[in-house]
Amino acid sequence: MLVSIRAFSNADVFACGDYGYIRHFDGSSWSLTELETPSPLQCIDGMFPDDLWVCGLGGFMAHFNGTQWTQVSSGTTADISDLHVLATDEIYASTRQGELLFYDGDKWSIIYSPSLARFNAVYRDSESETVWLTGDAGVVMRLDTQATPTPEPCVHDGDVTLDGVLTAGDAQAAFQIVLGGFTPTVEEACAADCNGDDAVTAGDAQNIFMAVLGTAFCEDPV
Ligand SMILES: [Ca+2]
Ligand SMILES: [Ca+2]
Repeated sequence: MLVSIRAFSNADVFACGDYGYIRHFDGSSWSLTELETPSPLQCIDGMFPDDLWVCGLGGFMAHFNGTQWTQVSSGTTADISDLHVLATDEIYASTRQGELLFYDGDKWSIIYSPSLARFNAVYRDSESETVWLTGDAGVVMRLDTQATPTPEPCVHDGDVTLDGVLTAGDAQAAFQIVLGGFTPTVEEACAADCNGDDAVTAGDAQNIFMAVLGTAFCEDPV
């Protein structure tokens, strides 16, 4: 059984389905690739024939680079029901456990898990930046992606100047934050909070200085 299809031209068509089967039509005949997964594939989508994604049950996700398929961590074990690729670094997926997954070009993560809804399909409208989800029992959800930005992770590495290296200047910058000498951005404050306790104190500044000397470390070393 084939359940999903993506065509790039009359001579370049991909379809997927049971047993990890992916079929490709080159204009004259169909060839078969079998991915190593016990789970039936559920969806296939991509920007280009050499940048394709398939999803499946049990959180299965794989990417095709034009030569080979590689399994990629989806960040969930739920059954993935649908994919919508807007750009190579902007992809949405829905799951049967009511999760919305997002791929930022680097990794997949769960950005929304509103309820016990079981989602069957996802569509992201690029004009309005709205994500539509449909599910069992007539569920339709509308999500404004602008309203729920993915939070940046807080990195407690002491690199307050955000230049990728730890120097005495970082310790000095942390002291300035403690003294009220400047108001840090969230990213700078995260970096200055060397011990990761959600507060920037003189102890953090001192720890950053000791980290420069190599006698202490921040929670996330540079
Ligand atoms: Ca620095
Ligand atoms: Ca701290």
